[in-house]
Amino acid sequence: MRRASSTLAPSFLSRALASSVSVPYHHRPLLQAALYGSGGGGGAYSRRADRRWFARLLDSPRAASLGIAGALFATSAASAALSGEVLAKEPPSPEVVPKEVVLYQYEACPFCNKVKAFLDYYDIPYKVVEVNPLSKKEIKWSDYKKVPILMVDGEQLVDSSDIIDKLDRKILPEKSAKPATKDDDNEENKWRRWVDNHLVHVLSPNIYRNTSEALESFDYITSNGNFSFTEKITVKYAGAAAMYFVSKKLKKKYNITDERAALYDAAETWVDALNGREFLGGSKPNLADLAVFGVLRPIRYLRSGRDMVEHTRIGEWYSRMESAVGESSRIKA
Ligand SMILES: N[C@@H](CCC(=O)N[C@@H](CS)C(=O)NCC(=O)O)C(=O)O
Repeated sequence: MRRASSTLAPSFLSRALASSVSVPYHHRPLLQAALYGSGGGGGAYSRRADRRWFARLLDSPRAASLGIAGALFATSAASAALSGEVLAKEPPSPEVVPKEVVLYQYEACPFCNKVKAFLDYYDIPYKVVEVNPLSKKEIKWSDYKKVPILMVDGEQLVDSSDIIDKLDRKILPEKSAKPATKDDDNEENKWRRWVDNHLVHVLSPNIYRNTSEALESFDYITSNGNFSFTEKITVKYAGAAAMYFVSKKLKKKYNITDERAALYDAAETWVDALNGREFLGGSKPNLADLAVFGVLRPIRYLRSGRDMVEHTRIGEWYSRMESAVGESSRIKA
């Protein structure tokens, strides 16, 4: 099966796409700063401590008497999400958490976003090096010419699914105790393959569907990617125009006649797979939940993502995932 780069077209424009799209990130820092007062650096560990403090505050009689918790929960969907986040995250025990994790990425590369969803959910602090998709100078040192590349305590890991498998076994001792054979037919693996082989291919035709959506996507790409000032201007307009045409080719290549219908169909297929469960993993997300969430997160607040939530049943699961994955564990430089 073809994967990866086939999603995003084999040119600099595909690489530019790879560095795209997610509005929650625009808003989250403000929300987090407001709630956690996190303006002062402090890194992921202190943010986690702040979250615990916040969770304790919500539970405390003092908060109840002040009516803080009630007011927050009554008036803010974001607060509800945050309370879920605190409860749902699965931080591994400190001795198995890698000491230094560095992700080489394009901001909106779906494969990079799968890895980030995993790191965020397990609360593993990581630094990000945004790769310039034109020069790729940040990964010149590596023989591997794609992203994501994850450096874990000095060891290079490549390929999103392999990265996640290796980390998963590292941080979850009960999994590493099992033999290393892959059960390709289990439900979780089946849906992880569906993400790589189907879902990712539906995204580009949607986010570049027409000129305004292509510009919306490239606006995000150029604001978050690693571009010089001149590259920003060129990439935004030339990229949006070209990806509009490339996305038409991708539609043909993947037999997509109506891109929105394909996106809605994928969303519905996923909800059917959940079969009434909170998550595919049951009461908590498994690697397939994290993969679907990871690739959808960059588009969720673009026009295509908003349409998807409005026209399908995926919204409730997506909100549960937002709460479960919670705040990013990325260490700000
Ligand atoms: N199978 C790989 C695919 C990675 C991949 O294709 N990444 C794209 C970005 S989304 C890439 O780096 N393409 C090469 C390029 O941009 O030059 C994975 O799952 O990590």
